[in-house]
This record gives sequence, C-alpha cells and structure tokens, in this order.
Amino acid sequence: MTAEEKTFLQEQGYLIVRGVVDGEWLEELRGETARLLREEGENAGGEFRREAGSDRLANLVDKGACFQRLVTHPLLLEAVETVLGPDWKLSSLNYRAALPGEQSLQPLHCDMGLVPDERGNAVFNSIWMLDDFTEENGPTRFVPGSHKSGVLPQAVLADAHAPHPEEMVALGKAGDVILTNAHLWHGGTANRTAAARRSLHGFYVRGDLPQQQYQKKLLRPETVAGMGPLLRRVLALDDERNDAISGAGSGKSGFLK
Ligand SMILES: O=C(O)CCC(=O)C(=O)O
Repeated sequence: MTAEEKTFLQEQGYLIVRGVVDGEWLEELRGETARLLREEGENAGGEFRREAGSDRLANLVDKGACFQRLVTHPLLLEAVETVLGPDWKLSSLNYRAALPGEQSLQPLHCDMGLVPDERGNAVFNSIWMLDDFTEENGPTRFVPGSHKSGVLPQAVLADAHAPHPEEMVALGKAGDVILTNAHLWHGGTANRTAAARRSLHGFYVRGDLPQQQYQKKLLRPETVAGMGPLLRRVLALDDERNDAISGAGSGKSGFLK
C-alpha cells in the first residue's frame, strides 16, 4: 500500500482496491462457494448465522485452499495492521450474497456493535467482490469518516435502515476489494436485479477481543495439519491468550458481525 492509500483508509475509513483477484482465482472462489452452498443446504452459514434475504457461508478457512490464500493476502494484512496495529487475528471468513428482493437491505451498523475504545480501533473488515457491485444489485453503502464519530448509528439515527445524507455506495468490478475500518457505519443494500450479488467477508479483530468464530475449535485436524506459520499466525492458533478469550465463549455478540 502507498502512504496515500494508508492515509485515505485511516481518514475516510475505507479504501477500494481494484483487481486484487485474478480471473482464475475468482472462478475458483465462485465455484467453491457455489459447491458449498449446494452441499450445506439448509445448514449453510450455521457456524455463524443465517440472514433472511441473503445466502451465507461461514468458517471458510476450513473449506479450501482458495480461502486460506485470501486471509493471508499481503495487501490485506498490511491494511489490517494499518487499522488495528500489530496485535490482531482473523475473526472469521464468511460468504454473503445479497439475494434479489428488499430483504437484503441491512441497517447501518458497526461490526460487533463496537466503537473504538481507549486502545483504539478494534475491528477491520474486507469485502471481496465476486460479482460487479452496481447501483442496482445491492452494493455495500457506508458513511465516509463515520468511524471517527465514536457512536453507533442505531444510537443516534431515527431509522438506521433509511438512506443517510452522507452515504455512498461501493461500486466496482468482480475481483475488487473494499478494505474498511469496521467502526465505519455501513450496511448491505437491497438487490433490485434478478441475480445474487456475491461477496466474501474477511473479518479481523484486535488481539484482546474474541474471534467471531474460534478457529482452533472449528478447524478440522486435517486442515490444521497442512498449515504453514503465516496461516497459523493469522488464525492465532498458537496464541494462548486467544484460547482464553475466544475459547471461553462466542464472539457472536453484537450486531450482524
Ligand atoms: O454484504 C455487504 O454488502 C455488507 C454486509 C455487512 O455489512 C454485514 O453482513 O455485516
């Protein structure tokens, strides 16, 4: 990342990076998520949650090398460190497709229902576009700079579902990635086309907070057996503090994430 990109991310709370995923990797991510949706059926997303109006998958690090490649991407990790500092870990890797219909509209929210605290930023998210994000198909909306407000949108807005006067939508091509300080007020919008709008969410959290999905518990032994040091570090597999924090309970609390 350039110094300008880092400053933009810090100041505006988001950065859209173009063309991160090449054609071959994109097809693999699309194919594998489609296969998992078919295979998991009604259980899809169950390691986290199901959401009306969207398709979800969770615990994706356990489900393929193409997903492990995503959570260790050097650009992503540089952005995570820019926002969270050196003490961070993966919280979850999930899939979300906004399905056609009004139900895919989400309220503005901050991930985990958190605002920054005395230690600074606590949450970072990345949205990987598996389809073009257009005005019509339910692009992510967000309010630039709102990560610095220190308040949750639902605490100060009369209706967090309503359009915000300062909001913008993240438009882009399949393969682009939205990097966000996840204290930024944001949400999915309604998909007014006939086709699903697919994405992956690589979500990271500061080291002193619980993972949304406690990776050590969810990963199968055969998945862990093949892992190198970088992936183990990203997932906090050798971090005893994380075992105490994430092993004690669920990081599911809070809004949406
Ligand atoms: O998929 C999107 O556009 C955003 C989804 C989101 O913010 C969430 O699920 O918390």
